[in-house]
Amino acid sequence: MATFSHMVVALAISVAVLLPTTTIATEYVVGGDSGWTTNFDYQNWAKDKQFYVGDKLVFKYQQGKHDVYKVNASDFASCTVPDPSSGLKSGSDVVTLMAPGKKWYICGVGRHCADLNQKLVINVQGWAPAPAPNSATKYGYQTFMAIVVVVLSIIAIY
Ligand SMILES: *[C@@H]1O[C@H](CO)[C@@H](O)[C@H](O)[C@H]1NC(C)=O
Ligand SMILES: [Cu+2]
Repeated sequence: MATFSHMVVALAISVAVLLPTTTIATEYVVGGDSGWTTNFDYQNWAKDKQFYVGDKLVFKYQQGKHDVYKVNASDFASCTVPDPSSGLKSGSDVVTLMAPGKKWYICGVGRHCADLNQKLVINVQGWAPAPAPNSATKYGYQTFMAIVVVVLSIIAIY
């Protein structure tokens, strides 16, 4: 049953290769423990991070004190707040990065954006690479899938 064996191996390899890119997304709490607030350097926070399509940003703040607006480059530069109905205001706003490219976010409360630096710009990449070796969970996953592939291959051969 060589055909069946090959199919099992091919399926196992496909799952191992495809699963990380389709199901493993990173969730970033914007600002880390500081959350979404004033007088925080969000560009410094973002600079060593790689954002990919499917990842999530979580804006955490005390409801009513701040909010979140997705804006374009010019409104980001001038801190122009869009229509209030387009704002996120829950205090724990989850934004899924749906498309590659630059994304701009500002706080629409008072002059938090203009005077207190509450603004974030990120660049979203379209394709997630192989998991970084220093990521314990992803590395563990790869090891696990490698074992699964080997075991399935052995089963398929005998
Ligand atoms: C940016 O967004 C604002 C408000 O939605 C809009 O009026 C403006 O034309 C946009 N600017 C660009 C360059 O797209
Ligand atoms: Cu604010």
